[in-house]
Amino acid sequence: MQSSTTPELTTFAEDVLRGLSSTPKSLSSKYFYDDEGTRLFQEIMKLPEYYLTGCEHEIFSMQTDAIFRAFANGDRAFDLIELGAGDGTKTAVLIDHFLKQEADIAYSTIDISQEALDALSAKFTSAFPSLKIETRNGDYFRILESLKKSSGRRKILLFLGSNIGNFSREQSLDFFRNLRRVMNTDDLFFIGLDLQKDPHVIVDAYDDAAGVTAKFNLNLLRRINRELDADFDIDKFMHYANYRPIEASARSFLISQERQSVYIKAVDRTFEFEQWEAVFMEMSQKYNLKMIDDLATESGFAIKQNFFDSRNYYCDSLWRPAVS
Ligand code: AVJ
Repeated sequence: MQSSTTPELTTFAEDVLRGLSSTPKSLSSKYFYDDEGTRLFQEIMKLPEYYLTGCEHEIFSMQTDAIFRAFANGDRAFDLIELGAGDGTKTAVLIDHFLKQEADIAYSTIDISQEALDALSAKFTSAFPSLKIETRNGDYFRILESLKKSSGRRKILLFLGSNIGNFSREQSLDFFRNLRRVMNTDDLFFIGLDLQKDPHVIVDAYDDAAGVTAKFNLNLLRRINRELDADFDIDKFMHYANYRPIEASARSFLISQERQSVYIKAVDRTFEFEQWEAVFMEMSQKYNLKMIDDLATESGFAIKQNFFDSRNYYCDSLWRPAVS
C-alpha cells in the first residue's frame, strides 16, 4: 500500500526498482530509447558488425516488386501501418516503389516517441509529397483497436528490424495474438526476424569494435542517473555480450567491475553490487524457419511468403490470418 506521503512512482522507477532488487539483477531493454539511446541505436545500425539493418535493406531493395505483389494481392489499395517508427529508411524503399506502381496507399506509424514520429513525418512529407501520412503517438493496441473499426481499407502491419527479438516466446505469442484480434481476414502482417547463423557473426554484432553498443547499453545507467536521480559511476561498469547457441539468443549485460553501492533517490534505495556481478540488460532472439512457422501457427496466422537476403542471415516474413 502506498501511504499518502509517498509520491507515486513512475512505471520506469517501479521497473528499475523491481529489476535491481531481483536476483540476478536486470534492467529492461525497452528503456534504452531515450533521445540519446535512439541516437546511439541509429549509430549501431550503421556499424559494419551490425548486419541486421543491411540485410533487411537488401531484401527491400532487391525484392521490392515481389514484396509489392505479395502486399497488393491483386488489389493496389492498402494502408501501411508501421509499429515502431524507427528512422523509416527501409520502409521508404518500399513506399517509393509502391507509389511508382501507382498504388493507392496511405502510411501511418505508431510510436511511443513523439520525437521519432516528428522526424519521420518531416522526412516522408518531403520525400513523398503525394503520400497520405499519419502519425500516432502511444500504445500499439489501443490505437490498432480503433483502426479495426474506422478503416474500410485493407491493412498491412509492419514490424521490422527484428524488434521482436527482445520479447520472450510467451510475450511474442501474446503480441501476435493481440495483433491477430484487430486484423481482418484480408489484412497482412510483415515481420522482420534475424536468423540463426555463425555464432561469431552474432556476437560481433552485439560487441562492436568501436564500442557503440557498449555506450548504448551504459546509456541506460545515465538515464537512471538523470531521470531517477541516481549516482551510478558509469566507468565502474562494463558491457559484456554473449550468444547462447542452444537457446539461439544473444544476451547483453553490464558488469560491475568492483564492489560498490548505488543510491537511487526516486525510489529511495541503495543497491549493492558485488565485484563482477552482472546486470542482465537485453535478449536478442535468433530464429530458424521452424520457429517462425510455429510462432505464426500458434498465434492464428499462416505464412504467406518469406523473403531472405542473399546470405540467408535474415528473414522478412509475411503472415496472413489463418481462417478456421
Ligand atoms: C532494436 C531490438 C532489434 O536486438 O538487435 C542492437 C537492439 N541492441 N544492439 C537488437 C540492439 C544492441 C536491436 N533491436
